[in-house]
Amino acid sequence: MAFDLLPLPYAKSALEPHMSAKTLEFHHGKHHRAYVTSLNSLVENTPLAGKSLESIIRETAKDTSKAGIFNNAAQVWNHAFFWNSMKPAGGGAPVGDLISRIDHDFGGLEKFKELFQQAAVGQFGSGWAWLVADKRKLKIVKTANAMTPIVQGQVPLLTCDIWEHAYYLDYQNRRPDFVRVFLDQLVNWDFAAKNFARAK
Ligand code: MN3
Repeated sequence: MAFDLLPLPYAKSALEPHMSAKTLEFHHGKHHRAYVTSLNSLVENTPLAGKSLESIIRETAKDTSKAGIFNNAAQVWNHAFFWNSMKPAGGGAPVGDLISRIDHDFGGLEKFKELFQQAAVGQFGSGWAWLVADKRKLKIVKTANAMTPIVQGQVPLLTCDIWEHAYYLDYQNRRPDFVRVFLDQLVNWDFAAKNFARAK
């Protein structure tokens, strides 16, 4: 029971001009695919074969002898989550319960964006910026390399990939510009709201 590379939830060109088809062709078709291929070969014929992706991530997170498996499994999960964290004509503002919580926990959407931007830009090197629910309280967290908040029992609502491969073709070294565009033009608040509803 090998893992598959799930298709993107939209066409490769659907996020243009904010994220190019070329970026998605490499990022999904090569980077994400490589994590799936490596994971499958690393767990084949081991006791982890046949387990769910989340189980593999949780079981290997604190075992340094299984860092290779953890890194590939977490990257498979993180990337699938990232594609869904964006949508064509995204951005705007969340509604309902989620915007109430954002107002309560961050002091408004603009303040949330400012703090998310700071976290994403402030992550030294490769990693991820996340909005998570931690026992219903919303938090912004950043993780290095492949690390994912599900290891901490937090419920991710959305994420932005801040590895250079996520933005270099479109934004070169300008990570702040990429993160701003992610928040203003790409972010999928409907997906975040669905995840928040499940965090109860
Ligand atoms: Mn990536």
